[in-house]
Amino acid sequence: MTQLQAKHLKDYQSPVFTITDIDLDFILDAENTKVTAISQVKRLKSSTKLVLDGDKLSLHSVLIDGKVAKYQQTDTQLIVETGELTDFSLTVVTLLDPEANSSLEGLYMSDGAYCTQCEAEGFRRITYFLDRPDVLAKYQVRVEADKTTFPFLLSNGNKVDQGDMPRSGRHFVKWQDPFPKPSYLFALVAGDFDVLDDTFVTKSNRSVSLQVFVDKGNLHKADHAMASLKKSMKWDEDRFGLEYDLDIYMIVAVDFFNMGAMENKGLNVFNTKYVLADKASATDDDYHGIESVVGHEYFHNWTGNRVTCRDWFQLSLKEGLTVFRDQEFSSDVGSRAVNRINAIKVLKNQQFAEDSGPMAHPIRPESVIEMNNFYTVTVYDKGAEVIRMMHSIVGEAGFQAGMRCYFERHDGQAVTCDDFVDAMSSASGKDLTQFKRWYSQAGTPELTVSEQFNAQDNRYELTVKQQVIAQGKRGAPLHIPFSLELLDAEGNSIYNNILDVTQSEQTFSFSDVQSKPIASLLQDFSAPVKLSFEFTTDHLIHLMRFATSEVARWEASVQLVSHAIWKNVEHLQNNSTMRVDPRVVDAFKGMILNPELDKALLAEVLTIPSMSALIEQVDIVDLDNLLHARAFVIEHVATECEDELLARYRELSSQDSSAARAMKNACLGLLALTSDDVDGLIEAQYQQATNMTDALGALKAAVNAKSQCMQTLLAQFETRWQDTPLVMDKWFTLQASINDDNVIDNITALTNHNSFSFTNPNRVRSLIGMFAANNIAQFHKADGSGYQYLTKILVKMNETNPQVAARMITSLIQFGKFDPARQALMKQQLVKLQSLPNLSKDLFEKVNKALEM
Ligand code: B3K
Ligand code: ZN
Repeated sequence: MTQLQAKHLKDYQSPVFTITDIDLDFILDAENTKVTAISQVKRLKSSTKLVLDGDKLSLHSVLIDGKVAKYQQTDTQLIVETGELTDFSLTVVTLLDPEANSSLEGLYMSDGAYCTQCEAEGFRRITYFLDRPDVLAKYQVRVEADKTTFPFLLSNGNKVDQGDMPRSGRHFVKWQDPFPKPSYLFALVAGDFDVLDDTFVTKSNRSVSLQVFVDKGNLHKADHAMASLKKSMKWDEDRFGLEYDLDIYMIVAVDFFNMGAMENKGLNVFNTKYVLADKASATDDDYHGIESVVGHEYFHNWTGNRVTCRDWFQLSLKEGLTVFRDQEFSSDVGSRAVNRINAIKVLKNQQFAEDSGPMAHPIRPESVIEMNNFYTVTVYDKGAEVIRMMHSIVGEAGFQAGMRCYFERHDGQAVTCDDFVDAMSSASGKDLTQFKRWYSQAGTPELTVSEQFNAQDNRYELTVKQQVIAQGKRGAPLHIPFSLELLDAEGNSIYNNILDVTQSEQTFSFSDVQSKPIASLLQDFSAPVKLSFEFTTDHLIHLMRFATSEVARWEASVQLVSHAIWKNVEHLQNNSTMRVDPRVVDAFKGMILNPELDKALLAEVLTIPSMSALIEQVDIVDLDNLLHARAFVIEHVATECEDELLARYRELSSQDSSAARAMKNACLGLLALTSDDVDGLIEAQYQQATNMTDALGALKAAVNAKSQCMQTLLAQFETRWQDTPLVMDKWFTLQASINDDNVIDNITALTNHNSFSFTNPNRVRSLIGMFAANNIAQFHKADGSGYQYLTKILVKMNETNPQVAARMITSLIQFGKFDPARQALMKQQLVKLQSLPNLSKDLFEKVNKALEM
């Protein structure tokens, strides 16, 4: 059985040695790549042994100042005897087998091209090194490979030399990166690509050459990524005053990639999913996703690369901040309200569940077994919320002053989250001492709000109590920016401001209030907390109509539907008939017909709260009744609003904007649930679609409603797209989401489909990952077959790609909200995994934490 030690933040020690320069030479070969690393080492503390990290390496030789060195080797370290030396050169030669590397970490092959992924600790799979982010070195890299098969040899920084080796048919290229960087930002790519070239002229008039590399034949799908890159570069100059610093910026799209993309200095490596797009094959959401990920990786150049993390516990320093920046970018160039809604959904659908499950951790974790397990919605998305709260506390001007102070103090350094908050505090003059608790306390704080109105002295009072409990521990009160609007009975805004909640219980008093106001609480989700307040139906309907914030109106509509669903769960439990308050239906009719509301926002209003968000609202879920009640409420609202939905659907059909398409498809999705007559509408939209958004919208409506045309359309889609893997992912996802008792058989059959492969993470995630995460009814089927199926897949992936396996186990370890029978079935499978002989660190950490609960 695997036994592994956790690392703790409190044990951090600055490095004993550092490496200032490294010269890397790669002689590429699919099964036997030779890596020569010559490092200039400096001793910083007294020691006679240099301890280097390494993982699954085959060591060829070690030299110190050109002479054979004395060393010992363990599974994870190379310990070199250095005697009294304080400055020396260290040569390490290792041999790699990229072809056999299915973990997609270190140097591996993606569809015939060499590529690397080093964050967090993948560089140690390339050579023995001080593989930690506080060791910053200047890199010079020589790459050599066969010229015909690998015409492009890429690495970080600027190209400084190249040449042919005619006798062997090979060639080489030399790269130099002038900026010292941690090893996790190193990258190498070698392959044959189509290249889209462009240039960007920076604000100080430097011309930067931009290149997007894609698989041969995909050049026409690279334009949007390039346009997004240029937009990002301009936006970072305009909003943050930050300019690009090298002469070249390259993006390479690869098929085999464990996550979205990677911000390697000057050479981003991307999952094709976040690069390739044209109207026929990509949806509007895909387009937005590309823009946001291209932006995210670009923004890392300053927040991550120029200033990096001291240690991996500080990951949110770069990730929370960079997510905040990419969200601001998307909001400045698109719809702020819709972007905010999407961010809120990630928190409520996923992060809250993580925070109440076995993997709960503060945005700055304190103990870690496998770092790759901590690239989480907590570190990223709650991390971004923490930055957003600081932004609301210090204001945009204070925040920008804080950013300037951060770069003045720390450019070129590896620093901590405290350093960031200190810069914000110094520059803005705000005391953020209490605020820092957000970095060390896990769990979702719960705010209980109550109100009193005293008509005699026209006084309105709001009492806010906060409580944060994570894994049984009660936390200290947090500094919570609480955004509040008060509306009068006519819907006029009489107060709109951000309150500073800092105590366990606090009462805010408002004088000269003529009549009892209607409060819009925690507007725009001004803090990542759970809110509890006794909302009445009329209160929520008033907010839906009059709240100034569009996000608050959406939020009210979500609450209204959620209440209706929970009421029906009670009806089912009491054996009474399900029903929906007609005021709820009327409120929806009003929204659907309101021509002034933004269509993209309306599409969000018409999206019924997800099962995950609903489950998060209770302690133990009555799953079967919830599924039943939710389906009933959706169908009921859809049926009652059929005429209005149809009218809007018809009106929107001729409009060509992503907002109109979103609204139209939301209408169709609901209409599909009302009657089989809608089949004609679905088929017509599918056949006439000129873009993927409409084609997929129709197909989704058919699948969700299990319409008669579903199988025909799925078959047509397959014929049309079988040679386009990224589009086939959508097809796999659709089938994995069907609520049908045969779904596991169908998924099993699909794993033998020509387009499917267990070695490609996109395929595995789109079919099996989506089933486990989103097909709540079937994954959690009472007989445990969903859990068994996922476990079977995890056993397989544990050996081949532990990172992807560890991501997919999420739904199995978050069992806390389910009934005892389901919990027992889930734990049974976890016990099975726990006893695997070669359990990876990744799964070990999650399985054990879950079973300790
Ligand atoms: N920094 C990378 C994520 C690396 C994940 C390593 N398991 C992408 C990003 O956040 O921009
Ligand atoms: Zn990032």
